Amino acid sequence: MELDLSGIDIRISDDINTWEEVNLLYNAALKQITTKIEILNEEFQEVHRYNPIEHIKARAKSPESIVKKLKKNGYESTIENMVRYVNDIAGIRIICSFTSDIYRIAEMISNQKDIRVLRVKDYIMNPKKSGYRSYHMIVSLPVYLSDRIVNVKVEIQIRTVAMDFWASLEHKIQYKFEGEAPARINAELLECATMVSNLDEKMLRLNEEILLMEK
Ligand code: 0O2
Repeated sequence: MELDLSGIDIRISDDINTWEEVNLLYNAALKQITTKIEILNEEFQEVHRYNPIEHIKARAKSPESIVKKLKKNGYESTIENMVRYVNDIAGIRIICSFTSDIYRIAEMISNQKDIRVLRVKDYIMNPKKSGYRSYHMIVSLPVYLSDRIVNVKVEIQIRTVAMDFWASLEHKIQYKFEGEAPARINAELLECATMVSNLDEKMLRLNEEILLMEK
């Protein structure tokens, strides 16, 4: 069924004016996208008898972190700047078992009619210098209020359990050392990142072999 949108004021998220509106809209966007992804996962389970998603974590960025990010990038702390320049006020992390699941999930999300993919960063094909691997998407989706529709940005990070394990520890270490961890620790983290990448590859190969045997 086609939605009749005539007469409805579709605003882009630049028109969010107060912190209360930020809170309301980004939390609503998080709820919507979480539900959407859960439904996709259940449908996938139904059709393919296999669950690509292990779990989903959703979080709204704290006001302190938003202000810190604006400051770091040389912007004043205004609502307009938050909405325009901070892409991860609403963030969702999808954890799956295998690297192949990541691209499957990203495709399912991109195929949703009401989701617009604004940017993709594939840190699996192109890992960061730190060794960080993950698939990032910035998407926008419509939040339906009583009198208008507002498009809200959400950052989606998709990674395997092993990538998530690495990223959590690395984040903790960088936080502890305020981004200036000793060179030896950074080198060991990089080594672990290579091990994680090899592990992901091996587990994927094993899983594919088992699937072939079942057939
Ligand atoms: P936090 O505390 O996790 O929220 P932009 O998306 O343009 O606003 P940027 O930095 O270009 O900013 O985005 P990018 O590279 O896609 O990274 C965004 C998020 O990815 C970070 O958010 C981290 O959550 C994660 N991330 C990126 N690089 C690393 C890394 O080297 N190690 C770990 N552990 N995580 C990383 P924040 O806001 O930096 O932090």
